[in-house]
Amino acid sequence: MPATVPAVDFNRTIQLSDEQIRFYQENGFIQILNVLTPDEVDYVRESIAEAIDHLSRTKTGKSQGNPFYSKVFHQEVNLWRIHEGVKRYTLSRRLGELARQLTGVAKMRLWHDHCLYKMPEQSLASDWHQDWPYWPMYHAGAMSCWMALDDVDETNGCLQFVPKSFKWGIYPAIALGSGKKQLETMLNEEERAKFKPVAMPMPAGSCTFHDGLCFHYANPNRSDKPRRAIATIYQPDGTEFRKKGHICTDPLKLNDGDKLVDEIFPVVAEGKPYPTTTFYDARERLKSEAALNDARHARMKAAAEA
Ligand SMILES: O=C(O)CCC(=O)C(=O)O
Repeated sequence: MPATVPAVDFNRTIQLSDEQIRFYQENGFIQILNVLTPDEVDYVRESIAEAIDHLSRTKTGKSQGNPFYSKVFHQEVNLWRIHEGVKRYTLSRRLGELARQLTGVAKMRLWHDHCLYKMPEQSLASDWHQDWPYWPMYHAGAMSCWMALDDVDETNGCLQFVPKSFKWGIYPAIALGSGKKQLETMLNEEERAKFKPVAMPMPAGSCTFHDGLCFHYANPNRSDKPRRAIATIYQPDGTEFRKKGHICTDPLKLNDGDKLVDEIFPVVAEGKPYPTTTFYDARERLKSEAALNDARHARMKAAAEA
């Protein structure tokens, strides 16, 4: 635990307004300012620094194998499993309850956390992408809280979102860190016309939440300091496993269709469900959009060859 900052209590909850929940459920993202106090921001930064230091002495970080990827960000997954201070933050009711209210479900579980430190110098953009296609899930609704641990704006890589894009479909997963603008090449004329991103500058301790199907992006970090952020990702209870490789599920013996209820996916918030929700079984959608994705792949290939 960080010794240099006072003890903090991340379990104080925040009640969102109906308007905020409606905004999230219509647009697929939302910004919430000052969710953490300055002491809490210090606590999280120091906890992550200790966790990364521990990892650097014990293993090779995931990003170190791919020179492009490491210029997108320094990423470490599931720091809550190795550091008590990060665990307090990641499993906190404050964040879990915000995620639950926005999604409208009765019970929210953790999917995983990861720090996303975009380092200065030779920094690359976090290309436009959806998160959900990377995740081994049959249900939509899983979503991320992206907490700024530094003040962020377009210069150092604040997040940007395309409103309502989470309703456009399930696109093929793009190779983040390949240095290619893959998602853009997959869009058709109509989607291009609707592609109107909004940037989310905000002070440290503020966050955005985005649905796993919402298109998002961040500029390269053009400042001279790291841009530090931690994302905690949540999945509604009942989310089922879609068999494919993922760092979090590879070590588990899961069968296709199993619920993601292992002890590494603990319940972080529970309460009365809301009348509307972003949680649904996406099996039908995956099937019906398979042909569309063939066309998207073809456009991506044509653009790469042009
Ligand atoms: O931190 C970034 O630059 C990108 C973050 C992101 O893609 C995410 O949190 O899903």
